[in-house]
Amino acid sequence: MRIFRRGDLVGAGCGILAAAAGVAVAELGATLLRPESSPLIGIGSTVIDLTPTPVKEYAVRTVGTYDKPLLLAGIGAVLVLVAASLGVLGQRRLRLAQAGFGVLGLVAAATVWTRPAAQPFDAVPSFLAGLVAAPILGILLHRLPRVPSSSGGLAAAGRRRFLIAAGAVAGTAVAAGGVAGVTRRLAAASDARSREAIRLPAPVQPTGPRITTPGFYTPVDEFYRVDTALTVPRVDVDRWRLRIHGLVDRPITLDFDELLSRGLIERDITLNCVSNEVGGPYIGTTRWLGVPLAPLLREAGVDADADQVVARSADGMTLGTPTATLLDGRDAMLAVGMDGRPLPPEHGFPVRMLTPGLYGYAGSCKWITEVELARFADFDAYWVRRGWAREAPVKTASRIDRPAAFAHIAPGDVTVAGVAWAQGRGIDSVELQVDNGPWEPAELLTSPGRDTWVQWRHRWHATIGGHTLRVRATDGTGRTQPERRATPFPDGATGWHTLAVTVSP
Ligand SMILES: Nc1nc2c(c(=O)[nH]1)N[C@H]1C(S)=C(S)[C@@H](COP(=O)(O)O)O[C@H]1N2
Ligand SMILES: [Mo]
Repeated sequence: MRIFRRGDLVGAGCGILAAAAGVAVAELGATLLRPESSPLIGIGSTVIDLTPTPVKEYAVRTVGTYDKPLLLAGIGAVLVLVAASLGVLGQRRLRLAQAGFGVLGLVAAATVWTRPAAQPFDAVPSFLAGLVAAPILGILLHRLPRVPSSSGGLAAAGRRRFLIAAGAVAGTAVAAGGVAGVTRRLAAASDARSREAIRLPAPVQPTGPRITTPGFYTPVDEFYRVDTALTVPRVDVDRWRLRIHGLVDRPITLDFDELLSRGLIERDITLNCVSNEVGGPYIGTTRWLGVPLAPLLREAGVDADADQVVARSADGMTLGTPTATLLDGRDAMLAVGMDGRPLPPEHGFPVRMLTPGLYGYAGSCKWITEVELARFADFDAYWVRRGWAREAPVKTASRIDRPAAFAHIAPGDVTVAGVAWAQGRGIDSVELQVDNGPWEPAELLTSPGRDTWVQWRHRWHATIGGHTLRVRATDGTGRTQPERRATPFPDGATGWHTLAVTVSP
């Protein structure tokens, strides 16, 4: 018995075309409404939230920031398979297959609607997808010639009618998708223009001169990005509000100008992700501009038992920070600028929280809209619910950036260089070990304070052969980072960054 009939291929094609038309119309709808209402984004975001932590860690480790495009591609592939099956089914039981598309639309709507920051009309594009795909499947399958011609193919006249219908559907889908794409690009360009137009006031508390060593500051467009947002939240700065509420005596609501009028500070701060492996790339340093958070908390009057500050974002993310940490004198801020310019959308425009000394997930909420004073006993933030630590001070770490791992270099004097960080505690010393030789002190370059990484370098006389380079740092409290390797989960990686190089003439 043959499992597939020749006609099945045509049926599968009809199913895929119907789905494509539905998705294209839905994406167009989502573009006009808001990006978060896209059924693909809804399904993808739900998958992200449901993904177990070890799988997420594996994804971050292996595919890094390609995780999002890959996830969307995976969802697309599954959709193609389901749509093809529905198309085949539709040749025998059309109503059932159409109902299948209806169910797909409802499932998508449910994922969109259950997003933490969902809005009432967000389900409309998903409904549209089902409402478009089901009848189109009917139309396409009805146009299929019933009687195969003697050659076994489709009868010529019937084939023409079918191809015209299929072409019309495909054309409409491509056109709708194209319009959606262009509209999105126009919206992004107009967002960029209004962002460029923002004039941030000069800081009332400027910081010292810029560090001039190359590599100290991470170019803003190369700054690592880690978040769960499949589509970057679009926040209208004119409608943006920050609400400070919860266990406080006097809740505060501020718009953007009111926030700026509180006076800005500027600070060099290194931000890094708890998911960074030893030697990994999820760390960056820039000159941040923002409004100090502690005075605002004091103004609101924090209740004595409010031991947690819960930050909420426009995309429904929650991050929890110990209240005591934010009030201990560090430069925790509501940041509005990086490197003198308004925040880029991916880094939290218009306002993000920034807590020096803590990993990003525990104090640096992007697209922030709410600061709620709460109790750890009553509420677990997003990552804590997934097993990550409540308290997340940055662990002392160091990295070799030059030479690169597995580099081939010439013998003679070589500068080995990299960075070391222990935000809040500062770096006392960095040591380099070649093969199993003695630990040698590296030279530390100028750094502005305890909240940034420190660049280090060491002259090494490289001899022919294979060599292992290893680095370790000691923080401002005199503690040397432990050798024991630990993976990032649940409170940050440990271990000495080690790499191998080959020296040959
Ligand atoms: N709204 C929101 N804020 C967020 C996140 C997020 O997923 N959503 N991720 C956090 C994590 S895990 C890190 S490491 C930092 C990264 O900030 P960056 O992307 O600007 O480098 O943002 C934090 N703030
Ligand atoms: Mo992170």
